[in-house]
Amino acid sequence: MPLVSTAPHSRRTLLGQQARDGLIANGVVASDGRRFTKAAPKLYPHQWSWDSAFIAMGLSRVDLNLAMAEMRSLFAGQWGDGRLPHIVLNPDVAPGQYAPGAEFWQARRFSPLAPRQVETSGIVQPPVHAMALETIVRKGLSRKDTAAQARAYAREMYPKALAWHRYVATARDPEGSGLATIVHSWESGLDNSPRWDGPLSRVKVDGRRLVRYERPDLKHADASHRPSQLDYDRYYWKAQAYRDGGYSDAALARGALPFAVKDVLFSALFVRANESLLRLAKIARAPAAELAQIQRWIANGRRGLARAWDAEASGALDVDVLTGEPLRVKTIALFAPLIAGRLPPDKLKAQLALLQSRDFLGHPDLAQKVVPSTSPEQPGFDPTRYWRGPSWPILNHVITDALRQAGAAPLARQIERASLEQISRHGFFEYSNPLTGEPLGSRVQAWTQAATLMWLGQGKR
Ligand code: 9WN
Repeated sequence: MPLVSTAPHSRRTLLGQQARDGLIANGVVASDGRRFTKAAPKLYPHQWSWDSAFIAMGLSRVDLNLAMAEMRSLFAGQWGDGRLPHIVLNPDVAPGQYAPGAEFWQARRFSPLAPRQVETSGIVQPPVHAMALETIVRKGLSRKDTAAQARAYAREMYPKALAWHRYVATARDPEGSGLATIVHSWESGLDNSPRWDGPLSRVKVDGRRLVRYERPDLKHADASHRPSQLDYDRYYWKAQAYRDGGYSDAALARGALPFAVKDVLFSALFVRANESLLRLAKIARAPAAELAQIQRWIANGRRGLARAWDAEASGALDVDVLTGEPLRVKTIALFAPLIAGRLPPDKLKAQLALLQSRDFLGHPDLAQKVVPSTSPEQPGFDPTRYWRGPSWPILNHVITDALRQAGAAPLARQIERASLEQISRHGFFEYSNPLTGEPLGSRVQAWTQAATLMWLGQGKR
């Protein structure tokens, strides 16, 4: 039942309406007055950092004020050093509904830099927020009645975004390599991707010192689709080490953390976000020195990604900071150069060939032409386990966006059509089995609703 290409206009409209209504329904006004969108109503009841940015991009097509509030609420959790935490906790969630929560992070107890008004985690997620801010501001500027509000919003949010980017470019890249270091696989957003298997295998957990913890996620999702218990022990151990060091990145420079990886996907998104920040800076009439700084971050990021390029892989490889070794794994992160954009023709050709090869979209066993998180050709590929094979609509959106920027619109349209068809059949699932199309994880994932709105390019009420 092909939906998108042949469907009557009304079916696209219906899907858009469902995405819009669902996204609004996932929103809450918390008892601390913040208005934000839960990443998923049951499985992820807090405000997640990169989810929220994508959600705001979707919301900007629905209601500009809601989109503005979404990002304000997230930035209310910004730390004194500029870091934007991976979760701003929802004060109205009962203890134990999601873990780790405030009882684990204890941000204020461990760091004087943590915000006073809201509870947050202490790690970060991919820095896609300036893209959301730019989207919101552009939408506002495109209409006479919201232009002044949009300009004021740009002036309000730009300095916060700049501080966030300065944190990433300095604290997370003390070497100035152009590639950001993550200290936890949760920071990548692709939590248990096989990219992290090597570095994770070197994390030695001391069971006697490990905090005791519960797995509420298993109440809402099938255990065989979620990270394993061993993975969870390592997640907690890494987070505990960072926390106990006062969430200080000085430990990075000393090589004193159990996990430290140069993440090419995170770094590529940072390049794209810096391009948005630069445009935002101009709208906010920022000083010339800041514009020059942002331009240097962009150039340095592209240089870092060029160094991470591996000819055999036809893509970029992460690097384990602790061993200096590149992480040779076939995942969606290989497309970091495509995502960062402005590739020289030979590399663009190689990335497009890889995307259409048997390693990804050309694999004969795929149920539909959507990009899996891990190549079916990668040993250990698992079509149902978190980030080890399933396809995520939001990452497919990142890819289609990059393809359009690279001038490969027909391929973008193919992926978009297949994604929308799957969503219209199964709802706004978190991820799906790429070999069967079966929806998995949360069934009401807010960033899937946002991706749908962005793909449909509609949203007015
Ligand atoms: C841990 C909210 C988040 C996403 C991540 C995804 C998952 C959390 C978890 O859900 O991570 O941060 O409990 O598994 O991996 O990308 O931001 O949707």
